[in-house]
Amino acid sequence: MDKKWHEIDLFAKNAIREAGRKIIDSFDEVLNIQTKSNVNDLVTNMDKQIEKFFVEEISKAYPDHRVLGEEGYGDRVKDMDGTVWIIDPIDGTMNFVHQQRNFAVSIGVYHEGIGMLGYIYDVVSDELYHAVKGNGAYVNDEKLSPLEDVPLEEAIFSLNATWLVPNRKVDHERFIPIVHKVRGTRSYGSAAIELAYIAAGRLDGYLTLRLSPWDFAGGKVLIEEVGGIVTDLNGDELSMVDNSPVFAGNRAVHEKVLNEYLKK
Ligand code: 2AM
Ligand code: CA
Ligand code: CA
Ligand code: CA
Repeated sequence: MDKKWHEIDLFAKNAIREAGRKIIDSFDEVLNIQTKSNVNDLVTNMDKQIEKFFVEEISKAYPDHRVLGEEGYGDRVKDMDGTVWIIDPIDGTMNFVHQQRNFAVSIGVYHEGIGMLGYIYDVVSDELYHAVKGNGAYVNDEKLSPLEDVPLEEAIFSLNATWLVPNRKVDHERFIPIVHKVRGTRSYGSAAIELAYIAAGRLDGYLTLRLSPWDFAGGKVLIEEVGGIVTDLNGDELSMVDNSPVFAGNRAVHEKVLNEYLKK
């Protein structure tokens, strides 16, 4: 691996673990909770504080890098020129607020549009997933195995019940045959954790209608390093500057579901 990326990887891991400590420490304090796009779309003082922390650390260490962050403390990133950090300081804010678990810090570092580094830190489980392009994916320091083919009948799929009931985004009946076909479904409420679980082989597919680049930037690098695939619902490449529906999975499962259930 290029020495430069190795150094950035060490810097990122240190910053992420420090962010994790700040989040754990905040459990003793009263949270300030606000809503964003709707009453169930939550944001807290910690989402903002953690994003500011990353923006400050990155701008000190790498002044020529740009940051695209969910809470808007980074740069106005409209293209993927140069090196861009795509950051979700807390993915799964609803879980953070209600459960104090099942949330993650998620970061992808892209260079000229190519995912070089990916991180998902499940803070409470103390599982730090990381991947360096061409160098494999790891959970803490244990290397993740390449994903193996799974028959759809034995696949575990993650999707939110929202997409199976009438909703504004999609024909809700579209996914019902997939739910019938697979062995089981799950919903963890954190896109980053669901993507990390795909990389770890704990889930075989993840379908969702509405994600932003910071939700999938880190997970995409991780999943690609173990031979999986992350696309939109047509199998097309995701934009790193726009919202998209997302379908991630084991490559064989992804291909079967795309051809047999999604491409109609
Ligand atoms: P967030 O917690 O960082 O907002 C919840 O199903 C998952 O969808 C989480 O990963 C959540 O990320 C993400 N998500 C994306 N857009 C959202 C929105 N408008 N409202 C709530 N969750 C959203
Ligand atoms: Ca949010
Ligand atoms: Ca998110
Ligand atoms: Ca978030």
